[in-house]
Amino acid sequence: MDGRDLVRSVSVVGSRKAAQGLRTVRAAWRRRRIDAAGLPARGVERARVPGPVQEAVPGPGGGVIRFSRSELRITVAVNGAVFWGWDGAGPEPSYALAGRCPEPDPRAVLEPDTDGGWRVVAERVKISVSRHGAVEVCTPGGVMLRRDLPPRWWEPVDGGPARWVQRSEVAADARFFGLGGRASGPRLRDGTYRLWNTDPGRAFGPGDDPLYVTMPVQLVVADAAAHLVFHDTSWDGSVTLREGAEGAGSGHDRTGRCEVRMEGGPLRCWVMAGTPARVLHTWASLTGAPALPPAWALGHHHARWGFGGEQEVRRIVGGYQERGLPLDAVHLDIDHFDAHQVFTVDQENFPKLPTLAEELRRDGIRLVSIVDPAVKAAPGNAVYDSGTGVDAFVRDPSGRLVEGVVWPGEAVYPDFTHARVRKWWGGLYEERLAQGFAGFWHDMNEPTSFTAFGESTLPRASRHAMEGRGGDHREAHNVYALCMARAAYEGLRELAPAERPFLFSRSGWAGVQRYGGTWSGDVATGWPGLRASLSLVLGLGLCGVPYSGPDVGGFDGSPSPELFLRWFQLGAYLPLFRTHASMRAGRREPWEFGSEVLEHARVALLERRRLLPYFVTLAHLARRTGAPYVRPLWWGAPEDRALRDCEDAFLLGDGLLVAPVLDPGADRRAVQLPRGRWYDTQTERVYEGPGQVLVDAPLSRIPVFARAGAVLPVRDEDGGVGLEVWAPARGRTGGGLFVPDAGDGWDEPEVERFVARWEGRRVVVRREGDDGVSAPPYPVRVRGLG
Ligand code: NBV
Repeated sequence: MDGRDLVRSVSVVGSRKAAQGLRTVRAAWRRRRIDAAGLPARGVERARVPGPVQEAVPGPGGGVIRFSRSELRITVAVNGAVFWGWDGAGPEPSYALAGRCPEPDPRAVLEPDTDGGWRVVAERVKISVSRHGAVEVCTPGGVMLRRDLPPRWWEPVDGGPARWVQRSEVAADARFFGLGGRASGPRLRDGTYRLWNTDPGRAFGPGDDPLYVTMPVQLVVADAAAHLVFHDTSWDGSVTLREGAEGAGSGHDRTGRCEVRMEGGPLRCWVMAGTPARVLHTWASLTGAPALPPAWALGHHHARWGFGGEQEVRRIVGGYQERGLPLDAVHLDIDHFDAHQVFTVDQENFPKLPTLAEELRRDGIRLVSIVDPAVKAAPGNAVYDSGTGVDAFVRDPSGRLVEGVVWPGEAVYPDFTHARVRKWWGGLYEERLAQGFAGFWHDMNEPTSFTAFGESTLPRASRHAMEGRGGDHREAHNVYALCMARAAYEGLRELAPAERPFLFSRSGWAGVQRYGGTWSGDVATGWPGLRASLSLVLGLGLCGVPYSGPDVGGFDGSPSPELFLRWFQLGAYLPLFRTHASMRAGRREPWEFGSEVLEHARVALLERRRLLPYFVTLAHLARRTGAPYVRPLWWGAPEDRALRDCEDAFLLGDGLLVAPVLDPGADRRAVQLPRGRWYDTQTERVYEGPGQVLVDAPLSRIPVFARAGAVLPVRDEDGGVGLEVWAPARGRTGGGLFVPDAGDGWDEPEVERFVARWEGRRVVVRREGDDGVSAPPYPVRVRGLG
């Protein structure tokens, strides 16, 4: 059936659904027509490579190397990151960078290399450029981390953007991570990963790729060092990965391979190397410190598409309260809007939203609102009218507004790549604040339009301001949500300057952490979805986005009680801990799965609340250092190959190791422990790493281990802070950090440092400060004394 047939058939049916179907078909046609008119066919293309080297001109932090058909600019920045760009590309403008590009490091000098090439030696890496434009990144000791072959461009003879490909080799033992949120990771196995933010249009599982957040950020971990490479181009593209293999016996090693293909945009990249912690720190210094969520956002959130009205919200909140279950936030989905139009309220079902918000807040529960970018294209709709007044909406090359179809029907899309539009949009959150909302949940911002036949987004020829440079959706698509997040963040900072904004966004790109977090979108209910949830959180953290979490229980269908519980137990240790589901899905309240699940879910909720000071500390540390809260097991020991391949457990900060149950029917599981002594936090039994151990994982809990010596800030039963200390091994010391911040303001509490050591037969904890060592001002409980 082609589009015309479908239109005929839906017109005959004549129902509301059919009308919607007709609109989506029309939207698909419109999209195709706009692209056909606005994007001339590529025609004949000419291939180009850099050619032989001609000369090199040293400059600050590096210099320019000229080849016969291109030139390469290399700069080592003061933060240790190395930039290089072909064809004269510089690091700015960039949507990823947090501000101006960091200053060049004056100590890095471009000098002749062997064989007619050139090199730059920086503190943590050495870059060598061959006579034909291969670029090699080595450790200072000379071990190869990455070797880029000379790039290749394809340029349309009649003009237009060049496509390019960059092939690279990495060490035979290297493993790839990152590329945004990938359901099949966190280790990215052989395959092609697309770089185009996508709403799959249905609940997704590990086989679905790409998803909502893609970004050209790879973290590559090898024996010699870890490195992060970022190809700073927002165009559509793909990354093909092939892991290497070490030759057995006398066989040869096969290097790992990576091929980045882009449909356009500059060929430029940043590379940073060192330990994973060092790499993420450098990355955060380049693309921005992760926004600090308010303390309440580190508690438990309950959402649902289709609460239906205030009564149901009260009923659910009451359900938590009656059972003594902690709850910190309730999220209202699009059903609380008037006719699905963003920045409105359905007065019939939510007649007193500010009062509801106020009552909930008195009980320590915040309201969070969904925000969709598309605006109903109807004069008289206040958001549409005010947007039209500032010429906010995306147009096609002929100047007509681009219309898509979303929940409110035919809709237009703000062009967030324009400062004026961001300002207007940011101001709209005033209405949300007046309704009593304390946080924001950006959805459908890939951006999505329901179109039949193929891609559900805006036409590629749609025009965007791109901060005054002008461009089209091919370049703007992947940064659309990033710019929307910026609009909201900056608007909220002006509207409520005393509070730190809380927002998380379904889509995003490199740098989105400056404004907030993300969540794992519509993950499919099932055991594979549970596994995918962890993959997404870990992968995003390694791309510099530390705050995220899944829809606990999955978005669609009805989880079995066991699956729900295992998801809940995992969620309790992830930064965003939120139950959420589709309006068509079964219930997700913890008491809906029987009394046994309820009791175990209660334990998970109470443990999350007890760990709140630890989570708040991790949020502050993420902001100060770029380190994600949730880290792969190899974080502190990247040379441990067994850990690199371990995807079913994670470190929560420095102190805890969490081993969720990801399979049905399991009551034991194997856990790969990193080096050192670990305690099972339930039984206090001691395990020595590195190595694999088999531990009990009854329905009542998932295994959680504490590192010997860890000092963890926890919430006491009376609501105060206490220190939980896990005895260091005899003769060893331990420690931990605490950032005392229970609020949502901008105070910068000092990091408190604690050291634990054996003194005679006792473990003693001291606080270390600028003014010397003192007794900790919190009650201390030492565990693991046997
Ligand atoms: O707004 C409705 C849903 C929302 O509940 C979900 O979390 C988003 O990922 N939204 C997608 C739109 C429709 C999904 C079918």
